[in-house]
Amino acid sequence: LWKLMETYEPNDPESIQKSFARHLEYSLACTRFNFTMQDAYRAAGLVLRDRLLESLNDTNAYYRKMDVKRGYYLSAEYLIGRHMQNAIANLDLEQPFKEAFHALGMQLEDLFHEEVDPALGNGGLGRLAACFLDSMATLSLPCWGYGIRYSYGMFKQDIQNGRQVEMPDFWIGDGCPFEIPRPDITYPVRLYGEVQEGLNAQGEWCLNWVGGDIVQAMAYDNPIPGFDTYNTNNLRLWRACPTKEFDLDQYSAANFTDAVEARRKAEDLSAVLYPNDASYEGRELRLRQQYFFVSASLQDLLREFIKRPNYKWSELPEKVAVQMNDTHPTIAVAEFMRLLVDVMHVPWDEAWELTTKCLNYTNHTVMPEALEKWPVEMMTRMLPRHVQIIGELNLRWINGLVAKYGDGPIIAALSIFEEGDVKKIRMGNLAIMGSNKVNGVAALHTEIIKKETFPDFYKYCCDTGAPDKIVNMTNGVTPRRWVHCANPALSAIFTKYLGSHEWLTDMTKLKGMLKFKEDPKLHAEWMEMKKTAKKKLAGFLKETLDLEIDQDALIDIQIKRIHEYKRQFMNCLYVIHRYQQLKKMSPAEREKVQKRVVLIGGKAASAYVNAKLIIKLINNVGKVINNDPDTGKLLKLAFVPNYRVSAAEVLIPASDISEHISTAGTEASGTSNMKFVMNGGLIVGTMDGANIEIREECGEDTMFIFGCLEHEVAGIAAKAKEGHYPIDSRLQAVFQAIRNGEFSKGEPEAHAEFCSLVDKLCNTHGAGTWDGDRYLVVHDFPSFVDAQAKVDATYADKAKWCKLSIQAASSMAKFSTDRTISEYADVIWGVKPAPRPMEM
Ligand code: 26V
Repeated sequence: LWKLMETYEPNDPESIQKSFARHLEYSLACTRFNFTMQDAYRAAGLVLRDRLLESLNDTNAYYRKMDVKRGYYLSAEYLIGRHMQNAIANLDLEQPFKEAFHALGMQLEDLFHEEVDPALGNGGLGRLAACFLDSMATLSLPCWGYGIRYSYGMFKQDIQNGRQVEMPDFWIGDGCPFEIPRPDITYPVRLYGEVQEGLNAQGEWCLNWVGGDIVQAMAYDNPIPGFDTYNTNNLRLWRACPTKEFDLDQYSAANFTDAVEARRKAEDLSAVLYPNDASYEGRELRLRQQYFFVSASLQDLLREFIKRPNYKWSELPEKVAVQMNDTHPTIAVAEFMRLLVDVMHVPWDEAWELTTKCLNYTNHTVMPEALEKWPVEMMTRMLPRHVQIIGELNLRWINGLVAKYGDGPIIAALSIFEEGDVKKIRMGNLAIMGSNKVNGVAALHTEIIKKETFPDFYKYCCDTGAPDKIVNMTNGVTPRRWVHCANPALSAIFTKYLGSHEWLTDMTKLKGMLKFKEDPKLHAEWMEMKKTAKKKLAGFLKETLDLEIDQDALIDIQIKRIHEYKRQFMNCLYVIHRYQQLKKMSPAEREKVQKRVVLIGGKAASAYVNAKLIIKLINNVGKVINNDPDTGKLLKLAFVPNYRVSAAEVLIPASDISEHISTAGTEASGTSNMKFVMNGGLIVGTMDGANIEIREECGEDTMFIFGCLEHEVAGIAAKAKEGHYPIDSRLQAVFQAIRNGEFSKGEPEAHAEFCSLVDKLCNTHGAGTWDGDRYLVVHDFPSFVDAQAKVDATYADKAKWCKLSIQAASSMAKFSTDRTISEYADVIWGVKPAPRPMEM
């Protein structure tokens, strides 16, 4: 066979064309003379897939040969975005692809647009996982991702009469050319059933989990090519399929329709991604999904481990590191124990040592309502053996704690079980207990975890001489997708001024740009780059919203999930204030005001009433402002529908400023803040999440900071509760306009809703009971207005703005996921790069 294959798929333009024609005819059954752009995209995708597959297989063979330690990233979400452009860039095929398709009369860009975004994630956490995969491959680290191949990803957001309407996202409808279905790689996953005492194959006493339902997890592989390396890693996503036995049983009972129904039920498991709701809800299907992908992944990685000749269990921590992305995969703690103890017959104590050496946990939020807790009753029905295991682990854990601290409140706080009307299992506690390292995602966030979210755990760590069990790993983003692919003009500038594209794998090289930050020639090119990006954005807005924008306007963007803590509402209130100021001015005065286009985009969880109201308000306010002849040219507000990765790639490069304005202490990190600054945008932000570290790196003058500090929040909130809460007169004027119905004309229902949003911020409920302005919008509003005024003043000086923009973008090395992932690999995983040589 080796001889038959002769050679690898070559990468010159002509071979690419041949391979394209072959796939059109033989894989897609089109003809060379009759195909659509969608066909062309899919055939081009298959051309790439061939090349990815070669690299993936050889990389795996190399990792096996070298017997390297592997890292496994367990995540319920991967917001991967479009594959094609990224794969072409990382495989270093940009030139030959361009030539090949140009000669065929096609523009690559047009092919890219045919791809639907795979949106198998909600927001920050899922996109971070996708950036991590890119960096793991680029750093030649032997690391894989594991997750779920949802049939329906994040819902599509349609805006009807200003309101969000959710539409299903059946992203695999036309098939995805980049994935490789692996019907040969399946694992059984049991749910429900019961635990029986019995004898194992060796005749020893044991506990057996029997009965219930068994579904098959089938692998779908998604190759992840690294940039400037021959390594291609794998993202293995599991799809739930019915077992053959299951069908046969039903069929032999002559019950055909039941058999089909059972099939459908099994497929439910990987059918749909759960949206982040207003508050976390313990839904049974969600727990089933979590266990499903965790069990399949752990079976798969343990199988890889025991394939090694003469394996010894004691070597497991030298060969395997697992990262749990939030608590979603935390059932892994119990499943790892079950597989080791029940299936592999490893003694309990040794199994526990192995588990706690291999597993690690990342916390991504301090919002108490987002922490996962599962009712014991539900989990006992679904995973009876796991609840036994967790019970046993907890018993030993509590006994140790009582011996150390005596019986006190710390015991209840550290227990995995939460007592109450409904007894619950706290997944955060289970994750920390079962992990070697626990990390936060930005410096401030990690401090909050230690002091507020899990203070008793931190105390325990310190008391047992392991204070560094909790570490910080500040997030990042991949410069390949977020600079090179999203902003080719900027990428070209960096490469030209620095003399090579090394900055793409070593962002510290960008520091070399700083000596040009006052160079008029660079300024001209830099402004041209922004212009190009704004032109593209203008085209996008025209197409999606039929909105015309002035390309000389300052572009102000806030794109992220809609949530009260992210304060899109405050941003909208500010736009109303700006509108009111403009209205008060004479035409001559107005001429002097900086033109602004404010864009807000993001999805609201379907059950999150207030978030959806905020979308409606933004749309209504936009309608009024944009159509007012006095202001329409000077101020625009638009809600960008269906915010997603591919929209971000158009929006981010075009921004002058972006809003990262969460109440201090609420946004764990934020990652779009990094993308904006890498693209030369400046931040209006609070001292929250990674903003703090970005400011440290780029300089205080590059950021427009406002609002209270994290340590002030509790005091301000307490005062607010007592009713000492003066409302700024400018904000009162904004409230008045909303109450007057200026933005709800002809819509009584909307009017009542808008008033309810405003009322919530005002303490009308009497002292002590009110928590309406939980995110301190009223407190932070005046300093937000000041920060915006500073933005306008600074922007007026074009040379100064340009200098700050260059300075900031060139100081972002810390926020490449290459830095983040190197730290995970060093500090948490102990995984080393294993670059595969070209010839094997
Ligand atoms: C948050 C909330 C807030 C309260 C209501 C329900 C709910 C449900 C889910 C979440 C988000 C949880 C995890 C998450 O996506 N965190 C994000 O992770 C990013 C990557 O670390 C980080 O940059 C964001 O700041 C963080 O919100």
